[in-house]
Amino acid sequence: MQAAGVVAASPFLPRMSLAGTGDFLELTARPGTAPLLGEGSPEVPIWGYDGAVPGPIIRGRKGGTIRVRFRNELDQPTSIHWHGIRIENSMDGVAGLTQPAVEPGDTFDYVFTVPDAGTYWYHAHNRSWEQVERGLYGALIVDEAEPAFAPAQDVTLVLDDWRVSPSGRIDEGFGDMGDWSHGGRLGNWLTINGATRPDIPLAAGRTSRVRLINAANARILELDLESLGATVVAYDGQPLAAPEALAYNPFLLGPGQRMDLLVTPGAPGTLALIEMSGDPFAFGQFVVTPADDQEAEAPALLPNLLPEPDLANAVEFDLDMAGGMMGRMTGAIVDGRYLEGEELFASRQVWAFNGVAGLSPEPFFGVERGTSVILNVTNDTAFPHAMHVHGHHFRIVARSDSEIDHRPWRDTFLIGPTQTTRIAFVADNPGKWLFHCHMLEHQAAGMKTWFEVT
Ligand SMILES: [Cu+2]
Repeated sequence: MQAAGVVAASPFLPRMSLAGTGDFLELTARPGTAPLLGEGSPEVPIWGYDGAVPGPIIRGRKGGTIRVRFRNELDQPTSIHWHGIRIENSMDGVAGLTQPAVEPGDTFDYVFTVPDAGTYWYHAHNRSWEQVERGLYGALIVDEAEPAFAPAQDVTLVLDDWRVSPSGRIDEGFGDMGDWSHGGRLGNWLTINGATRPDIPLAAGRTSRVRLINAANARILELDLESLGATVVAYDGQPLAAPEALAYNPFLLGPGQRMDLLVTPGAPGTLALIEMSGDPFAFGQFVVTPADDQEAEAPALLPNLLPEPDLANAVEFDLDMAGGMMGRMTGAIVDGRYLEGEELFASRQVWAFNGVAGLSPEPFFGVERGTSVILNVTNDTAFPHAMHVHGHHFRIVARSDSEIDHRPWRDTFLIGPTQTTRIAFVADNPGKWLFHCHMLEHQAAGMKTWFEVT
Protein backbone atom coordinates (compact mmCIF):
# COMPACT_ATOMS: atom_id res chain seq x y z
CA MET A 1 0.00 0.00 0.00
CA GLN A 2 1.22 3.53 -0.63
CA ALA A 3 3.38 5.38 1.87
CA ALA A 4 2.27 8.62 3.45
CA GLY A 5 1.03 10.93 0.74
CA VAL A 6 -0.17 14.44 0.37
CA VAL A 7 -3.75 15.15 1.32
CA ALA A 8 -5.61 16.18 -1.78
CA ALA A 9 -8.75 18.22 -1.98
CA SER A 10 -11.57 16.56 -3.85
CA PRO A 11 -15.25 17.30 -4.29
CA PHE A 12 -17.41 15.28 -1.95
CA LEU A 13 -20.68 16.85 -2.90
CA PRO A 14 -22.74 15.97 -5.97
CA ARG A 15 -21.64 17.69 -9.11
CA MET A 16 -24.83 17.13 -10.98
CA SER A 17 -28.51 16.76 -10.34
CA LEU A 18 -31.08 15.35 -12.70
CA ALA A 19 -34.02 15.46 -10.35
CA GLY A 20 -37.08 16.97 -11.89
CA THR A 21 -35.66 17.77 -15.31
CA GLY A 22 -36.91 16.19 -18.48
CA ASP A 23 -33.63 16.78 -20.24
CA PHE A 24 -30.92 14.40 -21.22
CA LEU A 25 -27.72 14.42 -19.27
CA GLU A 26 -24.80 14.29 -21.67
CA LEU A 27 -22.18 11.81 -20.54
CA THR A 28 -19.04 11.06 -22.52
CA ALA A 29 -16.51 8.27 -22.02
CA ARG A 30 -13.13 9.68 -22.94
CA PRO A 31 -9.49 9.71 -21.97
CA GLY A 32 -8.40 12.27 -19.40
CA THR A 33 -5.96 12.72 -16.56
CA ALA A 34 -6.59 12.53 -12.83
CA PRO A 35 -4.61 13.45 -9.72
CA LEU A 36 -4.78 9.89 -8.43
CA LEU A 37 -1.36 10.02 -6.79
CA GLY A 38 -1.94 13.21 -4.86
CA GLU A 39 -0.67 16.75 -4.95
CA GLY A 40 2.92 17.10 -6.12
CA SER A 41 2.71 14.00 -8.33
CA PRO A 42 2.01 14.18 -12.05
CA GLU A 43 -1.56 13.52 -13.12
CA VAL A 44 -2.25 9.99 -14.29
CA PRO A 45 -3.76 9.20 -17.71
CA ILE A 46 -7.17 7.57 -17.18
CA TRP A 47 -10.38 6.80 -19.04
CA GLY A 48 -13.33 8.44 -17.35
CA TYR A 49 -16.89 9.61 -17.76
CA ASP A 50 -16.52 13.22 -18.84
CA GLY A 51 -12.81 12.52 -18.54
CA ALA A 52 -12.89 12.33 -14.72
CA VAL A 53 -12.48 9.68 -12.00
CA PRO A 54 -15.00 9.09 -10.65
CA GLY A 55 -17.45 10.34 -13.27
CA PRO A 56 -20.08 12.87 -12.23
CA ILE A 57 -22.50 11.82 -9.52
CA ILE A 58 -25.75 11.15 -11.29
CA ARG A 59 -28.66 11.90 -9.05
CA GLY A 60 -32.31 11.06 -9.49
CA ARG A 61 -35.40 10.77 -7.37
CA LYS A 62 -37.20 7.57 -6.40
CA GLY A 63 -39.75 6.72 -9.07
CA GLY A 64 -38.27 9.27 -11.46
CA THR A 65 -36.71 8.80 -14.87
CA ILE A 66 -33.03 9.18 -15.67
CA ARG A 67 -32.07 10.12 -19.20
CA VAL A 68 -28.45 9.86 -20.24
CA ARG A 69 -27.22 10.57 -23.76
CA PHE A 70 -24.02 8.59 -23.74
CA ARG A 71 -21.21 9.23 -26.20
CA ASN A 72 -18.22 6.96 -26.68
CA GLU A 73 -15.01 8.86 -27.39
CA LEU A 74 -12.77 5.95 -26.53
CA ASP A 75 -10.97 3.93 -29.17
CA GLN A 76 -12.78 0.73 -28.17
CA PRO A 77 -16.47 -0.22 -27.87
CA THR A 78 -18.10 0.21 -24.48
CA SER A 79 -21.46 0.26 -22.67
CA ILE A 80 -22.78 1.42 -19.29
CA HIS A 81 -24.31 -0.82 -16.63
CA TRP A 82 -26.41 0.84 -13.90
CA HIS A 83 -25.44 -1.41 -11.05
CA GLY A 84 -28.21 -2.34 -8.62
CA ILE A 85 -31.04 -0.58 -10.40
CA ARG A 86 -34.04 -2.84 -10.95
CA ILE A 87 -34.01 -1.61 -14.48
CA GLU A 88 -35.72 -2.31 -17.76
CA ASN A 89 -33.69 -5.07 -19.44
CA SER A 90 -32.86 -3.15 -22.62
CA MET A 91 -31.18 -0.44 -20.49
CA ASP A 92 -29.05 -2.78 -18.35
CA GLY A 93 -25.99 -2.08 -20.46
CA VAL A 94 -24.50 -5.56 -20.76
CA ALA A 95 -22.72 -5.54 -24.11
CA GLY A 96 -23.50 -8.73 -25.99
CA LEU A 97 -26.55 -9.65 -23.89
CA THR A 98 -28.85 -6.65 -23.55
CA GLN A 99 -27.39 -4.37 -26.22
CA PRO A 100 -24.58 -4.22 -28.77
CA ALA A 101 -21.54 -2.35 -27.47
CA VAL A 102 -21.49 1.35 -28.37
CA GLU A 103 -18.83 1.77 -31.06
CA PRO A 104 -16.22 4.55 -30.93
CA GLY A 105 -17.84 7.81 -32.03
CA ASP A 106 -21.39 6.50 -31.50
CA THR A 107 -24.02 7.52 -28.97
CA PHE A 108 -26.65 5.57 -27.03
CA ASP A 109 -29.59 6.93 -25.06
CA TYR A 110 -30.13 5.31 -21.68
CA VAL A 111 -33.62 6.11 -20.37
CA PHE A 112 -34.84 4.28 -17.30
CA THR A 113 -36.97 4.53 -14.19
CA VAL A 114 -35.30 4.29 -10.79
CA PRO A 115 -37.79 2.44 -8.57
CA ASP A 116 -35.67 2.35 -5.41
CA ALA A 117 -34.06 5.12 -3.38
CA GLY A 118 -30.47 4.41 -2.38
CA THR A 119 -26.81 4.16 -3.32
CA TYR A 120 -26.03 2.69 -6.73
CA TRP A 121 -23.25 3.13 -9.26
CA TYR A 122 -22.58 2.97 -12.95
CA HIS A 123 -19.64 1.49 -14.77
CA ALA A 124 -18.44 0.15 -18.10
CA HIS A 125 -19.72 -3.32 -18.99
CA ASN A 126 -17.57 -4.19 -22.00
CA ARG A 127 -13.99 -5.30 -21.41
CA SER A 128 -14.78 -4.11 -17.88
CA TRP A 129 -11.55 -5.68 -16.57
CA GLU A 130 -9.71 -2.97 -18.51
CA GLN A 131 -12.30 -0.19 -18.76
CA VAL A 132 -13.34 -0.06 -15.09
CA GLU A 133 -9.70 -0.34 -14.01
CA ARG A 134 -8.86 2.67 -16.18
CA GLY A 135 -11.53 4.68 -14.35
CA LEU A 136 -14.90 4.26 -16.11
CA TYR A 137 -17.23 4.41 -13.10
CA GLY A 138 -19.28 6.86 -11.04
CA ALA A 139 -21.93 7.04 -8.33
CA LEU A 140 -25.64 6.90 -9.08
CA ILE A 141 -27.67 8.21 -6.15
CA VAL A 142 -31.44 7.91 -5.99
CA ASP A 143 -32.94 10.24 -3.43
CA GLU A 144 -35.97 9.55 -1.33
CA ALA A 145 -39.16 11.37 -2.36
CA GLU A 146 -38.08 13.99 0.16
CA PRO A 147 -34.27 14.14 0.38
CA ALA A 148 -33.51 12.59 3.74
CA PHE A 149 -30.24 14.30 4.62
CA ALA A 150 -28.98 17.81 4.00
CA PRO A 151 -26.39 17.85 1.17
CA ALA A 152 -23.52 18.58 3.57
CA GLN A 153 -24.44 15.50 5.58
CA ASP A 154 -24.84 13.18 2.61
CA VAL A 155 -21.38 12.01 1.63
CA THR A 156 -20.63 9.65 -1.25
CA LEU A 157 -17.26 7.88 -1.22
CA VAL A 158 -16.23 5.78 -4.21
CA LEU A 159 -13.36 3.53 -3.17
CA ASP A 160 -10.89 2.10 -5.66
CA ASP A 161 -7.75 -0.01 -5.70
CA TRP A 162 -5.35 0.78 -8.53
CA ARG A 163 -2.28 -0.99 -9.80
CA VAL A 164 0.19 1.75 -10.47
CA SER A 165 3.53 1.06 -12.17
CA PRO A 166 6.79 2.57 -10.87
CA SER A 167 6.51 5.27 -13.57
CA GLY A 168 3.34 6.56 -11.84
CA ARG A 169 0.96 5.35 -14.54
CA ILE A 170 -1.77 2.77 -14.47
CA ASP A 171 -0.02 -0.56 -14.96
CA GLU A 172 -1.00 -1.73 -18.44
CA GLY A 173 -0.57 -5.44 -17.80
CA PHE A 174 -4.30 -5.96 -18.34
CA GLY A 175 -5.34 -9.50 -19.07
CA ASP A 176 -2.52 -11.09 -17.10
CA MET A 177 -3.44 -14.77 -16.73
CA GLY A 178 -1.86 -14.84 -13.27
CA ASP A 179 -4.47 -12.28 -12.17
CA TRP A 180 -7.25 -13.95 -14.11
CA SER A 181 -6.63 -17.39 -12.64
CA HIS A 182 -5.95 -16.24 -9.06
CA GLY A 183 -7.61 -13.46 -7.05
CA GLY A 184 -8.03 -10.94 -9.87
CA ARG A 185 -6.13 -7.71 -10.41
CA LEU A 186 -5.20 -6.49 -6.94
CA GLY A 187 -3.65 -3.04 -6.79
CA ASN A 188 -1.08 -1.11 -4.80
CA TRP A 189 -2.80 2.28 -4.48
CA LEU A 190 -6.12 3.14 -2.84
CA THR A 191 -8.17 6.21 -3.67
CA ILE A 192 -11.38 7.77 -2.41
CA ASN A 193 -13.27 9.70 -5.10
CA GLY A 194 -10.09 9.57 -7.16
CA ALA A 195 -8.01 11.26 -4.44
CA THR A 196 -5.14 10.02 -2.33
CA ARG A 197 -5.75 10.15 1.42
CA PRO A 198 -8.33 12.94 1.17
CA ASP A 199 -9.82 14.99 3.96
CA ILE A 200 -13.57 14.41 4.11
CA PRO A 201 -15.46 17.13 5.99
CA LEU A 202 -18.01 16.22 8.68
CA ALA A 203 -19.74 18.37 11.30
CA ALA A 204 -19.41 17.53 15.01
CA GLY A 205 -22.59 16.45 16.74
CA ARG A 206 -24.28 15.88 13.40
CA THR A 207 -25.37 12.58 11.96
CA SER A 208 -24.10 12.16 8.43
CA ARG A 209 -24.98 9.52 5.89
CA VAL A 210 -21.79 8.09 4.41
CA ARG A 211 -22.29 6.04 1.26
CA LEU A 212 -19.45 3.62 0.48
CA ILE A 213 -19.09 2.11 -3.00
CA ASN A 214 -16.38 -0.46 -3.78
CA ALA A 215 -15.37 0.18 -7.42
CA ALA A 216 -12.24 -1.99 -7.30
CA ASN A 217 -11.80 -4.71 -9.91
CA ALA A 218 -11.03 -7.42 -7.38
CA ARG A 219 -10.10 -6.19 -3.92
CA ILE A 220 -12.42 -7.08 -1.05
CA LEU A 221 -11.98 -4.06 1.20
CA GLU A 222 -11.68 -4.80 4.90
CA LEU A 223 -12.82 -1.62 6.58
CA ASP A 224 -12.41 -0.72 10.24
CA LEU A 225 -15.79 0.94 10.71
CA GLU A 226 -15.96 0.36 14.46
CA SER A 227 -13.46 3.14 15.09
CA LEU A 228 -15.85 5.49 13.28
CA GLY A 229 -18.66 4.50 15.65
CA ALA A 230 -20.70 3.80 12.54
CA THR A 231 -24.05 2.06 12.24
CA VAL A 232 -25.38 0.59 8.98
CA VAL A 233 -28.56 1.91 7.34
CA ALA A 234 -28.42 0.27 3.91
CA TYR A 235 -26.73 -2.52 1.96
CA ASP A 236 -26.43 -2.44 -1.83
CA GLY A 237 -28.76 0.52 -1.99
CA GLN A 238 -31.64 -0.95 -0.01
CA PRO A 239 -32.34 0.75 3.35
CA LEU A 240 -32.78 -1.42 6.45
CA ALA A 241 -35.90 -1.06 8.58
CA ALA A 242 -33.75 0.61 11.27
CA PRO A 243 -30.05 1.42 11.74
CA GLU A 244 -28.03 -1.60 12.85
CA ALA A 245 -24.77 -2.12 14.70
CA LEU A 246 -21.98 -3.68 12.66
CA ALA A 247 -22.13 -7.44 12.80
CA TYR A 248 -18.33 -7.71 12.83
CA ASN A 249 -15.20 -5.64 12.35
CA PRO A 250 -13.32 -5.09 10.06
CA PHE A 251 -16.25 -5.18 7.68
CA LEU A 252 -15.87 -6.81 4.26
CA LEU A 253 -17.02 -4.76 1.26
CA GLY A 254 -16.64 -6.76 -1.93
CA PRO A 255 -16.25 -5.41 -5.46
CA GLY A 256 -19.56 -3.89 -6.58
CA GLN A 257 -21.02 -3.80 -3.07
CA ARG A 258 -22.22 -0.69 -1.28
CA MET A 259 -23.12 0.15 2.28
CA ASP A 260 -24.55 3.30 3.80
CA LEU A 261 -23.39 4.28 7.27
CA LEU A 262 -24.55 6.75 9.86
CA VAL A 263 -21.60 8.52 11.45
CA THR A 264 -22.05 10.97 14.33
CA PRO A 265 -18.69 12.38 15.40
CA GLY A 266 -18.85 13.76 18.92
CA ALA A 267 -16.19 16.44 18.84
CA PRO A 268 -13.94 18.24 16.35
CA GLY A 269 -10.89 16.24 15.33
CA THR A 270 -10.12 13.55 12.80
CA LEU A 271 -11.41 10.02 12.23
CA ALA A 272 -9.43 7.77 9.93
CA LEU A 273 -11.00 5.43 7.39
CA ILE A 274 -8.80 2.38 7.77
CA GLU A 275 -8.31 -0.54 5.39
CA MET A 276 -7.14 -3.71 7.13
CA SER A 277 -6.56 -6.28 4.38
CA GLY A 278 -2.82 -5.65 4.59
CA ASP A 279 -1.11 -3.58 7.25
CA PRO A 280 -3.77 -1.23 8.67
CA PHE A 281 -3.73 1.77 6.38
CA ALA A 282 -5.61 5.08 6.70
CA PHE A 283 -6.61 5.88 3.14
CA GLY A 284 -8.74 8.86 4.01
CA GLN A 285 -9.81 10.78 7.05
CA PHE A 286 -12.93 12.52 8.21
CA VAL A 287 -12.09 16.01 9.40
CA VAL A 288 -14.65 16.99 12.00
CA THR A 289 -15.35 20.68 12.53
CA PRO A 290 -17.83 22.37 14.87
CA ALA A 291 -21.37 22.64 13.53
CA ASP A 292 -22.59 26.19 13.08
CA ASP A 293 -26.16 25.58 14.19
CA GLN A 294 -28.37 23.19 16.13
CA GLU A 295 -28.49 19.53 15.16
CA ALA A 296 -31.65 18.49 13.39
CA GLU A 297 -32.60 14.89 14.14
CA ALA A 298 -31.29 12.40 11.59
CA PRO A 299 -34.16 11.40 9.34
CA ALA A 300 -35.24 7.75 9.15
CA LEU A 301 -34.96 5.98 5.81
CA LEU A 302 -37.94 4.14 4.41
CA PRO A 303 -37.27 0.68 2.98
CA ASN A 304 -38.12 0.27 -0.70
CA LEU A 305 -40.95 -2.10 -1.51
CA LEU A 306 -39.56 -5.28 -3.06
CA PRO A 307 -41.52 -8.48 -3.69
CA GLU A 308 -40.92 -11.07 -0.99
CA PRO A 309 -39.90 -14.54 -2.30
CA ASP A 310 -42.21 -17.40 -1.37
CA LEU A 311 -39.62 -19.86 -0.03
CA ALA A 312 -42.07 -22.73 0.35
CA ASN A 313 -43.04 -22.65 -3.32
CA ALA A 314 -39.82 -21.44 -4.89
CA VAL A 315 -38.14 -23.11 -7.87
CA GLU A 316 -34.57 -24.17 -6.97
CA PHE A 317 -31.45 -24.21 -9.12
CA ASP A 318 -27.93 -25.27 -8.19
CA LEU A 319 -24.83 -23.42 -9.34
CA ASP A 320 -21.41 -24.99 -8.88
CA MET A 321 -18.52 -22.56 -9.16
CA ALA A 322 -15.25 -24.18 -10.22
CA GLY A 323 -11.85 -23.44 -11.68
CA GLY A 324 -8.91 -21.19 -11.04
CA MET A 325 -5.53 -22.04 -9.63
CA MET A 326 -5.49 -24.59 -6.80
CA GLY A 327 -8.99 -25.64 -7.83
CA ARG A 328 -10.08 -29.11 -8.86
CA MET A 329 -11.58 -28.32 -12.25
CA THR A 330 -10.08 -30.44 -15.02
CA GLY A 331 -12.03 -29.08 -17.96
CA ALA A 332 -14.93 -26.91 -19.05
CA ILE A 333 -17.16 -26.25 -22.03
CA VAL A 334 -15.99 -23.17 -23.91
CA ASP A 335 -18.05 -22.00 -26.91
CA GLY A 336 -19.70 -25.41 -27.11
CA ARG A 337 -16.45 -27.46 -26.97
CA TYR A 338 -15.08 -29.34 -23.97
CA LEU A 339 -11.50 -28.18 -23.30
CA GLU A 340 -8.97 -29.18 -20.68
CA GLY A 341 -5.38 -28.58 -19.63
CA GLU A 342 -3.24 -26.38 -21.88
CA GLU A 343 -6.03 -25.92 -24.37
CA LEU A 344 -8.36 -24.61 -21.69
CA PHE A 345 -5.70 -22.24 -20.37
CA ALA A 346 -4.98 -21.00 -23.89
CA SER A 347 -8.68 -20.16 -24.28
CA ARG A 348 -8.29 -17.85 -21.24
CA GLN A 349 -11.48 -19.41 -19.84
CA VAL A 350 -10.35 -20.92 -16.55
CA TRP A 351 -13.48 -20.61 -14.39
CA ALA A 352 -16.83 -22.24 -14.97
CA PHE A 353 -20.38 -22.41 -13.63
CA ASN A 354 -21.87 -25.91 -13.83
CA GLY A 355 -19.04 -26.89 -16.17
CA VAL A 356 -19.58 -24.08 -18.66
CA ALA A 357 -17.15 -21.16 -18.99
CA GLY A 358 -18.63 -17.90 -20.27
CA LEU A 359 -22.10 -17.40 -21.74
CA SER A 360 -23.77 -20.28 -23.49
CA PRO A 361 -26.63 -19.88 -25.98
CA GLU A 362 -29.06 -21.40 -23.47
CA PRO A 363 -29.75 -19.67 -20.15
CA PHE A 364 -28.72 -21.19 -16.81
CA PHE A 365 -32.45 -21.17 -16.09
CA GLY A 366 -35.61 -19.63 -17.44
CA VAL A 367 -38.73 -18.87 -15.41
CA GLU A 368 -41.99 -17.07 -15.85
CA ARG A 369 -42.29 -13.60 -14.45
CA GLY A 370 -43.32 -13.64 -10.80
CA THR A 371 -41.68 -16.98 -9.96
CA SER A 372 -39.89 -17.22 -6.63
CA VAL A 373 -36.38 -18.53 -7.28
CA ILE A 374 -33.84 -20.07 -4.90
CA LEU A 375 -30.24 -20.39 -6.07
CA ASN A 376 -27.95 -22.79 -4.22
CA VAL A 377 -24.45 -21.56 -5.00
CA THR A 378 -21.41 -23.67 -4.12
CA ASN A 379 -17.95 -22.17 -4.33
CA ASP A 380 -15.77 -25.13 -5.24
CA THR A 381 -12.69 -22.93 -5.80
CA ALA A 382 -9.78 -21.75 -3.67
CA PHE A 383 -10.80 -18.08 -3.84
CA PRO A 384 -13.57 -15.84 -2.52
CA HIS A 385 -15.94 -14.33 -5.08
CA ALA A 386 -18.43 -11.45 -5.26
CA MET A 387 -21.51 -12.70 -7.07
CA HIS A 388 -23.79 -10.11 -8.69
CA VAL A 389 -27.35 -10.66 -9.91
CA HIS A 390 -28.54 -8.16 -12.52
CA GLY A 391 -32.00 -6.59 -12.48
CA HIS A 392 -33.04 -7.98 -9.09
CA HIS A 393 -32.24 -7.83 -5.40
CA PHE A 394 -32.23 -11.03 -3.35
CA ARG A 395 -32.12 -12.19 0.24
CA ILE A 396 -29.42 -14.52 1.55
CA VAL A 397 -31.35 -17.23 3.39
CA ALA A 398 -28.60 -19.71 4.30
CA ARG A 399 -24.82 -20.03 4.28
CA SER A 400 -23.10 -23.40 4.38
CA ASP A 401 -26.29 -25.02 5.72
CA SER A 402 -26.82 -22.48 8.50
CA GLU A 403 -30.07 -20.59 8.19
CA ILE A 404 -29.59 -16.84 8.30
CA ASP A 405 -32.11 -14.82 10.27
CA HIS A 406 -30.83 -11.42 9.25
CA ARG A 407 -31.68 -11.08 5.58
CA PRO A 408 -31.11 -7.63 4.13
CA TRP A 409 -31.73 -7.18 0.40
CA ARG A 410 -28.52 -7.36 -1.62
CA ASP A 411 -27.48 -7.36 -5.27
CA THR A 412 -23.98 -8.74 -4.71
CA PHE A 413 -22.86 -11.35 -2.18
CA LEU A 414 -19.46 -12.54 -1.06
CA ILE A 415 -18.86 -16.27 -0.99
CA GLY A 416 -15.74 -17.77 0.57
CA PRO A 417 -13.82 -20.85 -0.64
CA THR A 418 -15.80 -24.10 -0.09
CA GLN A 419 -18.78 -22.08 1.15
CA THR A 420 -22.33 -22.56 -0.07
CA THR A 421 -24.84 -19.73 -0.15
CA ARG A 422 -28.56 -19.92 -0.73
CA ILE A 423 -30.22 -16.81 -2.11
CA ALA A 424 -33.87 -16.13 -2.90
CA PHE A 425 -35.71 -13.56 -4.97
CA VAL A 426 -38.81 -13.07 -7.07
CA ALA A 427 -37.89 -13.10 -10.75
CA ASP A 428 -40.24 -10.27 -11.58
CA ASN A 429 -38.24 -8.36 -14.18
CA PRO A 430 -38.60 -9.68 -17.74
CA GLY A 431 -35.52 -10.12 -19.87
CA LYS A 432 -32.07 -11.68 -20.06
CA TRP A 433 -30.07 -11.08 -16.90
CA LEU A 434 -26.42 -11.66 -16.17
CA PHE A 435 -25.30 -13.49 -13.02
CA HIS A 436 -21.55 -13.21 -12.59
CA CYS A 437 -18.55 -12.70 -10.38
CA HIS A 438 -17.85 -8.99 -9.91
CA MET A 439 -14.15 -9.66 -9.67
CA LEU A 440 -13.81 -8.43 -13.21
CA GLU A 441 -10.93 -10.72 -14.19
CA HIS A 442 -12.95 -13.73 -13.03
CA GLN A 443 -15.92 -12.55 -15.04
CA ALA A 444 -13.72 -12.18 -18.13
CA ALA A 445 -12.20 -15.62 -17.55
CA GLY A 446 -15.52 -17.46 -17.56
CA MET A 447 -17.35 -16.72 -14.30
CA LYS A 448 -20.62 -15.62 -15.76
CA THR A 449 -23.95 -17.01 -16.83
CA TRP A 450 -27.41 -15.65 -17.56
CA PHE A 451 -31.03 -16.37 -16.77
CA GLU A 452 -34.21 -15.43 -18.51
CA VAL A 453 -37.50 -14.12 -17.13
CA THR A 454 -40.38 -14.43 -19.59
CU1 LIG B 1 -14.59 -14.29 -8.57
